[in-house]
Amino acid sequence: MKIAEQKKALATAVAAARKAGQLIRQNHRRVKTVNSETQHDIKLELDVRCQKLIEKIVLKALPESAILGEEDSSGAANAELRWVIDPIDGTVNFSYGIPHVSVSIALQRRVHISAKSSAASEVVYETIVGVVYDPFCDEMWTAIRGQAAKLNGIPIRVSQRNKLDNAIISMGFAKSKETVEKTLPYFVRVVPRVRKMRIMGSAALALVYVASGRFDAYVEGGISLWDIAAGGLILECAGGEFWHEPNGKEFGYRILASNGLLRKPLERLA
Ligand code: LIP
Repeated sequence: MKIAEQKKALATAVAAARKAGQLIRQNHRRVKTVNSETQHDIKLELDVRCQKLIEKIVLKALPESAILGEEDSSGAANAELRWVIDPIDGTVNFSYGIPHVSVSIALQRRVHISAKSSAASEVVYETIVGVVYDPFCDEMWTAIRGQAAKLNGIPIRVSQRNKLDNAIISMGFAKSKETVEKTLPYFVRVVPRVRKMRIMGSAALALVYVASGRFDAYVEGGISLWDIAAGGLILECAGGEFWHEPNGKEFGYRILASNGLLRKPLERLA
């Protein structure tokens, strides 16, 4: 995909994020229709409405592309291009009226990478365009792979803090009892070693806060690709490190994102 097409795709994703953001703001103080809920998670009817709105805009621009979203997926499983969408990242926050949520939209392309062990090549998806929008602060983070990440059009960089004791670390506890129980002992070890710990409830915002130098690292054990694809690219394009590995669940990951200076000290506490 040529750079000019990537810039067009970025403009499309920004327009779609703004539209979904408007719908989120309009419904902020209204009664929310709950589609389903578990102890650590809530799914709203508005999540579905926002995703449909985003799909309409991005598929009009790239009709051949596939959709991989938190609410629904469509199109060819081996499509050359796919949009990875989380229409409301931080749905539990939104359900409780907490204005800390984001719209996360990433465009990925299918690439062949040579497998380490043999001459065979592996097919993976690589994020090339990323947008994270905070509709309440009107903050739009954007990135195109290989170019500088931006916040409202201004280039951003990660912090240079390399000591835990003056770092602000963000953590997420995900949605399952299992991940909560697994994460707690690590949380207890990290809190006394850092300046502050923040648990904010939106993975995409945590990633772009690290990219902007507001946080120095973000850790979560049970997160999904749609929560992290866009924010991960923005972090890398701001000079940070987007360490993540599959956690065995479909599109599931564990993540240790940082300014690139704090992964090792945080890993030592694992
Ligand atoms: C949320 C993430 C958050 C995580 C929650 C949930 P959602 O995404 O942003 O970091 O702790 O469990 O996954 O469900 O609001 O899109």
